[in-house]
Amino acid sequence: MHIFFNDRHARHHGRHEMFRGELVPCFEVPARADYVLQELQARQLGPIESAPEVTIDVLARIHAPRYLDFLSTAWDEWVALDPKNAERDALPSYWPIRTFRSDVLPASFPARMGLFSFDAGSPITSGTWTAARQGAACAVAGARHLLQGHRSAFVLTRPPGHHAGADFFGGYCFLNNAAIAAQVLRDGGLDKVAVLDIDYHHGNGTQAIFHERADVFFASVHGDPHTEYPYYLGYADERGAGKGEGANLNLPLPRGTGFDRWHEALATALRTIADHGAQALVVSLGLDTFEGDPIAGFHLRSPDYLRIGEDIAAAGLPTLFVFEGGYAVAEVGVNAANVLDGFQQLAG
Ligand code: Q9C
Ligand code: ZN
Repeated sequence: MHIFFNDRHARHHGRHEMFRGELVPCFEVPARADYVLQELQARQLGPIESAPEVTIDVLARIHAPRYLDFLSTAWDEWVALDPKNAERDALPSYWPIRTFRSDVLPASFPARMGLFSFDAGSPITSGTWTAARQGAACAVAGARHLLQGHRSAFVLTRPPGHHAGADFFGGYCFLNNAAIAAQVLRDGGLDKVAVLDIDYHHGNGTQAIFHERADVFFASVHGDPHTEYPYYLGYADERGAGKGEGANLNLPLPRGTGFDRWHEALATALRTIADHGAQALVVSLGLDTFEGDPIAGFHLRSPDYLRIGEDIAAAGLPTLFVFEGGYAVAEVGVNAANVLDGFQQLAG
């Protein structure tokens, strides 16, 4: 299986996120991708390649131009506020919720930070734009690889993407790699594409991007947003809207769910994707469903990830895996590689 590795991922290196009134060390750290890379190399999965850079117009198929402008200059603007900011991560402090205006683009950089974000847990650092853009380039390369007729590929990148919307960042995500890949598949001539999101957290960004579209089906198995991040989206009654009515499936499960029940939900999601007639599958592959994850609440074990790979392979679709969450850093490599191994064993 071809692996498109973001060789610039470590340029994004947040130090702190705001959590319960204090700045705590980031969970989303460069070592995550390094552990996965190491495990793939140890199992001789690959070839492992980098990707050619991506042009803004490909990103702009999914993201708003004013958001891309903001992201590309954010770090320089942050440092321009105060040279000492070069030593600090950029985090937002103000948000335009309800009754405020979001059509006006404030000149103030901190005001724009809030306009384009939904939490204070996703720091922007000196290389965030470089890392995110190169990650998106890997997603584009992976999608093009499928368009050339290959059965599968893995996009090994960070920062992750599924919480990022058309014009906002959050949940450690800046560019929505899975959505960008799905759009490349559509633009490459496939009429129907599905995104299957198996990260512990609901992929609010991906859902929002495709909510009114029938051509990209979104299915997600995740922690119940009544108690789990991102809280404000991911409920079972969200089924798509307008032309996209019926093209969204949320399967929230309670904190504490183990593999048997989780696995039934995966089967439901895969069945629905097949019924929808998808011609290719993008998997938002979060490994934070693992029992040892420090910020999540399901109880999957390492061997379960082999089964997951097999089940996804059994769907019989060209499949692009895109790395999302997973914060049990030492185990994330084994768990990710297990999914790919299970897939390959069944898909051949
Ligand atoms: N201090 C992804 O898995 N907050 N994002 C958790 C922990 C945000 C997760 C609180 C979790 C975002 C891609
Ligand atoms: Zn997650």
